[in-house]
Amino acid sequence: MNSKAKFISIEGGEGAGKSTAIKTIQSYLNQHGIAHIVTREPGGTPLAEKIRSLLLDKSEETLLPESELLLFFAGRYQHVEHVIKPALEKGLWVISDRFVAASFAYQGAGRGIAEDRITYLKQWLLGSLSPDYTLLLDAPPALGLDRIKARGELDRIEIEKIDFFNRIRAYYLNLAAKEPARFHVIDTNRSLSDVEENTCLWLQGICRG
Ligand code: T5A
Repeated sequence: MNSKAKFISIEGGEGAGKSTAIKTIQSYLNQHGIAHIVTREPGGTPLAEKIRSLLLDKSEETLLPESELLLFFAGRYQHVEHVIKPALEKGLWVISDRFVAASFAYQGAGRGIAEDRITYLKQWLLGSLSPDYTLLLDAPPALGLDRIKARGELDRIEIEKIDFFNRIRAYYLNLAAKEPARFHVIDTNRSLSDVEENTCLWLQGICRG
């Protein structure tokens, strides 16, 4: 088995099945004795979790796209410096429920912020840190939103119009096509057992290196 600690991010639209896939990944890594942490964005540190609430809770004051982008990066920098880098340095695999691709998809393609502004923040704050692998869970936005509506009340971002989520989905799929060595796409408009099997096969390939 390839022993270098891996940094893996999980991306996708709302309700595409990220949390579900992460449970499969955790159980696979535990079975194979691979030491790891599971973390998330927005969030991942106590302060970044407070930023998460600012980002997801509905408020009377409109959160402007630029402020939104900067808050995501503020939380991400805390997360990277306090959690992700130390874990990788200790040899732990890092599984992150979303990472910087989400800023390009949501704040870039979704909100319309110019890509070079997001690239600037990425280069400044993250340097060369990038996930070794990204699992993209893909489902039609309407299906993902139906799944999360069944779970309860929608957050500030989940109440956006369907076009917003269609742009995000198209961005992710395009990025995955441009970076096939890093991305693996799983269509989650399939049974949970199919998605689980595909996730385990993908991990097997990563472990063999
Ligand atoms: N954001 C985030 C940005 O705008 N910019 C950024 O830079 C970052 C980092 C974060 C929000 O912030 C935005 C994106 C988001 O709007 P989040 O905590 O990541 O939010 O929340 P969501 O993406 O909304 O994640 P969810 O938990 O809502 O969805 P998941 O994890 O994708 O879906 P999951 O696994 O919980 O599944 C949802 C339901 O569907 C069922 C599950 O059982 C569950 O009930 N399901 C299936 N049912 C049938 N068949 C399948 N194959 C299924 N897969 C899952």
